[in-house]
Amino acid sequence: MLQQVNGHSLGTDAQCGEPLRGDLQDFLGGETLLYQLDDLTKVNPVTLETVLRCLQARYTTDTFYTNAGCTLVALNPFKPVPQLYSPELMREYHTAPQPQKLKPHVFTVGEQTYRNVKSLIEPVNQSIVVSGESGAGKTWTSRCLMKFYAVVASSPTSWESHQVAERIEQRILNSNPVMEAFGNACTLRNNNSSRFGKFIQLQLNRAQQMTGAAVQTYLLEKTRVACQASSERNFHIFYQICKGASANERLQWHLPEGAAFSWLPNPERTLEEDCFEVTREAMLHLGIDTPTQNNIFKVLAGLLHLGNVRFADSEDEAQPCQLMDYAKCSVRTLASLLQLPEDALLETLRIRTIRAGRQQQVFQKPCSRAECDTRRDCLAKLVYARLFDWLVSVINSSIYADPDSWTTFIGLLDVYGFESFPDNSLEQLCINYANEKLQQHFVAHFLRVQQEEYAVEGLEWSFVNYQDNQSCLDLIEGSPISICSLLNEECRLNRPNSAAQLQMRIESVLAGRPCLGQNKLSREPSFIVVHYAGPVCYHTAGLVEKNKDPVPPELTGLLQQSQDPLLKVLFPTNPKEKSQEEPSGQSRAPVLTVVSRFKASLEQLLQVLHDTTPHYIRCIKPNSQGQAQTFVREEVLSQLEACGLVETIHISAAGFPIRVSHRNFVERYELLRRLHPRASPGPHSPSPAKGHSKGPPHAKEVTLQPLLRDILHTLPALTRAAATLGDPVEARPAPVHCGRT
Ligand code: AD9
Ligand code: MG
Repeated sequence: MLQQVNGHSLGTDAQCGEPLRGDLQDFLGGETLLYQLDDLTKVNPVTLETVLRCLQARYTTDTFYTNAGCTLVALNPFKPVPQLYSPELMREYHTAPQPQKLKPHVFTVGEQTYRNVKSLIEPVNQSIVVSGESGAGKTWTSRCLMKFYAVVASSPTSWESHQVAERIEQRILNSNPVMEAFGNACTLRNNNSSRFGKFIQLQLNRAQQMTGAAVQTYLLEKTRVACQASSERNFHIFYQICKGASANERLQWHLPEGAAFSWLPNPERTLEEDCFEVTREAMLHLGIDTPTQNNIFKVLAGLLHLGNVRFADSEDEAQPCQLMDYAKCSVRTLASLLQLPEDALLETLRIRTIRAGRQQQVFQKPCSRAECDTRRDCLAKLVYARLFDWLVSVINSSIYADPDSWTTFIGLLDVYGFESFPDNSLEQLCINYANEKLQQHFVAHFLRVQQEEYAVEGLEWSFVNYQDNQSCLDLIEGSPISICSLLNEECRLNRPNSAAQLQMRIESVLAGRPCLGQNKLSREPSFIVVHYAGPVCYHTAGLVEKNKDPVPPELTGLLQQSQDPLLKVLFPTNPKEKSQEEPSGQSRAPVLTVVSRFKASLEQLLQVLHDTTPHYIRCIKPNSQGQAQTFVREEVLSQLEACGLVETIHISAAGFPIRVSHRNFVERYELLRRLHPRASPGPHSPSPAKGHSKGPPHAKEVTLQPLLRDILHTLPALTRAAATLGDPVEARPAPVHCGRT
């Protein structure tokens, strides 16, 4: 059967059905027409196999974006495709009467979102949730969206302006290289992996011009500063300094050419992210002047020297550990770079202050070598995390708009993608937990609520099953008992053998939970969580300590003694905020653990997302080697399975794409009521959709596709009006049959 879609003649079933395996070129030969399917809802039947074939056919012809109903699927090209992101193309999508009629693109989502801000779809504030596993292209995609808005939502003068660097949209764009330099790193899965989550609100005024932005970050993986897996790297900024500093700067920062730093693994690998000049330039535009920048880099150089500090075991427990000979020079350099008294620095690293008893008497106890190492690492994490937070606040003050100058926002969410490494710890648990929450948001918003709504409205609908990740979330964060609650309990009990206790508790108390497994092959105590994106084995060792994230008060006290101007800002002597210091006496209130704080910040984020109209972009990684023109079917298949794409397509294909509240619909098309009173509902009349609506009509969101269709029959003017307003009112074209599966 030949069918016609979007003007393309589509092949026979037999043509589309061949072959399922084989060389890419042969494969393309048999699938010449599949690549033309812009929307996966047109594939028929919709199965994992047909969707996969369609995406592969498109990828092979360098077509990287495909609609999947309400979602955009973005395949990572792993090669530069500049023509796909040109300002001309941005304007084409921006000025198109119906951008959804153009080829699927991240700009379509950008433009539709931008139009929605003004249109009838509520709530007015919009968000774009970019998801996908590590290396799939989330950061790239959100950067691309920011560039799009910088062009289409700039104030009119900026098109000609020669001083673009001073403009707000340019400043907003400049936040990217800075945050990526300090917050991204090369991992086993991505050379430019985000080690923090980011939600940026692009603020728009009534004329829909961008007047500012606000960045919120989530849980920086600060452990990386002092501990990197063997094939990974520290944050990019350290390599940028070491590679990009001038001879004079090297002298000032004590970074001689070829110097070896333990916390700078794999320096021989040169990445495009190593560009120091780009970071410096961007910092300058954000208002961070050269002396302040130099101060930052000097402190970072100090941290590299801190990483070379080594202690020897002490033969006498009453005596502090001795510095290794070769580390003496590192301590001296560190003290000079951070402007700290050397004696106090050594004492803080090697001697613990304990307060005990009712009188809070102070005792001093020499630390073991392992404790000294922990304190050294803690010092680095403390400085780096404060520096990162400070940078984010500087960026925010540089791009934040006066609250009176904006009325709506578009939020872009780019968090670290799902991760599974040979050794997974608290960082991966938090990252994967965040991804579970976002998946749940998607499931709740799109797969569940929409279908439940159809049922309530009495619409004809056969329920599409989907993978609900609630049981996995119950296992991680549920109440009263979950992995998080057990972890927090171990932190509270502060037992000496906490890792073993945690392992035992997980195995006994959580036994039988559907998403919990055991890794019988692992020699280390561990447990498996079956995430929506795949099973991950977490090692129990170190989880409790990382969750406590203790900061000995002596370390903060030491940094408060610094004469360095930046450290004085980062560690004020009268801190207003409550620090996350380790409690040293019984009277102190218990500090919040890492997972508790992370959970609270995720909940806040989800509330913001909930109050916006969400749009979804699913980034897919065609292969794990980061190679262009390589489509590994098994890898793509598991990502499609994990994100429930087939279910999404089923619901999108069969469902009603337009969901508008009754009141908004009436307000928007009020004009037409006068033209054709019989077809139009009054503002307080009940919904004309089939079935009974509960609650007052204005408070309820109703599915208006049937109503629209009725009206379209009798009132072509509505189509014209809606098209003028940019509202998608069209019925979907018939699906294309794809043959055998
Ligand atoms: V992670 O969760 O932060 O580890 P992301 O953010 O999903 O991950 P990222 O955006 O960093 O992945 O993309 C990984 C790499 O893929 C980039 O560094 C680019 O080299 C490459 N990429 C991604 N999208 C595109 C694209 N549209 N065009 C060209 C791309 N290259
Ligand atoms: Mg990223």
